[in-house]
Amino acid sequence: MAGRAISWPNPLSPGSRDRMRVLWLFFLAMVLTSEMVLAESGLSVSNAQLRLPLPGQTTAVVYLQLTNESVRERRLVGVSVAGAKAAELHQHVHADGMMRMRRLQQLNVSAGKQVDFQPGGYHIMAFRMTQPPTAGSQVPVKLIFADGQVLQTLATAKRM
Ligand SMILES: [Cu+2]
Repeated sequence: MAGRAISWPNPLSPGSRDRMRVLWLFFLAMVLTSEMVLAESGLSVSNAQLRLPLPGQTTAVVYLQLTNESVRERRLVGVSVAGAKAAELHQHVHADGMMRMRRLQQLNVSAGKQVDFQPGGYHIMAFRMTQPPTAGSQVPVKLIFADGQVLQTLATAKRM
């Protein structure tokens, strides 16, 4: 039988469509904001120390703990140490019964993981510190990540 027009109430009347849009924008803003907060606050450094160059030398080493409490992997791609002309990420490796170190171009830190920079493992080499800081002073160290974030910390200078 034709002719029986059934009319449904339109859930998307102009008024409610606007309300929906506002709700969506609000929801989106919430999600984006919380993502940025995580990205900002998810990385931290602790226990940074700088082992001073030996007498007559200009190379120092930095050890620290780097923690990634964000929900995604972060990539450390650069380091700098105040007072050093250059700084590099290094790793100690055992090869043919010998301990050597090699430069790393980057270091991935998985979500929820901590990486220890310590003797015999990862470390930061600071080169050409021609005027080494005194023992006990605080030396600014920067960690630079692939996403552009720069994490700054203070390393306590200690003798080797
Ligand atoms: Cu090294």
